Amino acid sequence: MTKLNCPFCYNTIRRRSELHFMCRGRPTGARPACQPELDQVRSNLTGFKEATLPTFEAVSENLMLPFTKAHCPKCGGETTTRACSHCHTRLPMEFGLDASPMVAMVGARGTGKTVYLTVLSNELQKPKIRSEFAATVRPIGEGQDGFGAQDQWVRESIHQVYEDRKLFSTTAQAVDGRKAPIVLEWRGRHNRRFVLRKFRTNYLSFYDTAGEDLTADDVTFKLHYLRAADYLILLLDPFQLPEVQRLLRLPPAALLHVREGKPPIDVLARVTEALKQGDHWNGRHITVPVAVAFAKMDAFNQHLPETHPLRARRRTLGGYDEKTGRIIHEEMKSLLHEWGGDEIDAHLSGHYRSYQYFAVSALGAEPDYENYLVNPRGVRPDRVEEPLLWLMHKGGLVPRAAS
Ligand SMILES: Nc1nc2c(ncn2[C@@H]2O[C@H](COP(=O)(O)OP(=O)(O)OP(=O)(O)O)[C@@H](O)[C@H]2O)c(=O)[nH]1
Ligand SMILES: [Mg+2]
Ligand SMILES: [Zn+2]
Ligand SMILES: [Zn+2]
Repeated sequence: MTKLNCPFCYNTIRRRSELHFMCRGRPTGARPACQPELDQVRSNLTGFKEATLPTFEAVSENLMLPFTKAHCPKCGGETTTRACSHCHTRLPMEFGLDASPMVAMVGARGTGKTVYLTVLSNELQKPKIRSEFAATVRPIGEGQDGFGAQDQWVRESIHQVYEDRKLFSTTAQAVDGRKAPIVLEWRGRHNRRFVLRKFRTNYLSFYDTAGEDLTADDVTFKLHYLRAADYLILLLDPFQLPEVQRLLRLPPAALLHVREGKPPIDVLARVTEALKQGDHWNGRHITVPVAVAFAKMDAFNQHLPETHPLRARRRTLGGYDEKTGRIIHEEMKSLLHEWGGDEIDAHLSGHYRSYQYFAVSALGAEPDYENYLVNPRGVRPDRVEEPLLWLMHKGGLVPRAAS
């Protein structure tokens, strides 16, 4: 049975039948229908503070019938809507039928996490991915109630970066380690045989951690999502490496966070410590796969010839291209060495069972760092989907490309 975690509160749901039902507020004639109210449990666990309809435990009304609907004990109204039994957040109909991996994204302050996540959410929704994987990807519950807030956040962020061409101010700190994640629905064909349903739906829950959250030990340990994560994307900012600063001659505005923030090795060590407290630690290694992505790679374009594998080599479409992935990994590893980042590699190989380097550029061209503006040529993402494809391939959710 696939491991199930609520994509909103990260708590474990052992089986689908454990899910609550959510009242739809439908009048029955006998009693007045329930009205949306603040749900304190949901607010505590997810930070969601809007009024919602109540949820209730599922009790089978008729053992002979498939357990797909229930009557609200308070108002008697009928419902088929499911919700998390821990945090009471409404869940999509298909939730629990297939794997729904949690992707935690971590990185020091100013690494480019919010920009990357915004661009990734947009790129995954484009026709290119749709035709390559015969899959549709979209923010969860588009147009459905209850998910409005985060769907709106994704759309507004995409609009801000792609249309208004503006970047973000620092992401707010998680209150008690809790903040709404971005949940994307990946609906594709089953690649397993003997499955009756033709389509499978995976929910990818992304959590954008503000860099500051990882600089105080006590807060790091509270970040329980890190331990619930099935995959990790560790975003590293090459600008933070001293050799890179010498090489690139970046404007002071591009390095503001470097002076204020922690060096990548510190952040990495904190993540490792947090993971060691949970199930991902087998006594010798951290078992959760980590995609280590170097952000802002566009800044190196003038220093890497066009024939350099990092610029010239393209992945073969149709799945995860392992061969190209290994080449990029090796190239990044040797660059990391040149940049004086050996301790990062030593730390990763000493603690993690499965990690791979990626070179990504969310913006594809250098922004106006000082004024938080996208390059006038617009957003031209490069390789942003590769870390996720590698992780999904590891989880058996994406096939291998024939290369
Ligand atoms: N050259 C280049 N710079 C980038 C790119 N993405 C982000 N940046 C720069 O990095 C800055 C920070 O990006 P954010 O996405 O806000 O960083 P963050 O990791 O979310 O930062 P916090 O929320 O403070 O933790 C941006 O204002 C840009 O200057 C990129 O793809 N290329
Ligand atoms: Mg941010
Ligand atoms: Zn009700
Ligand atoms: Zn939940």
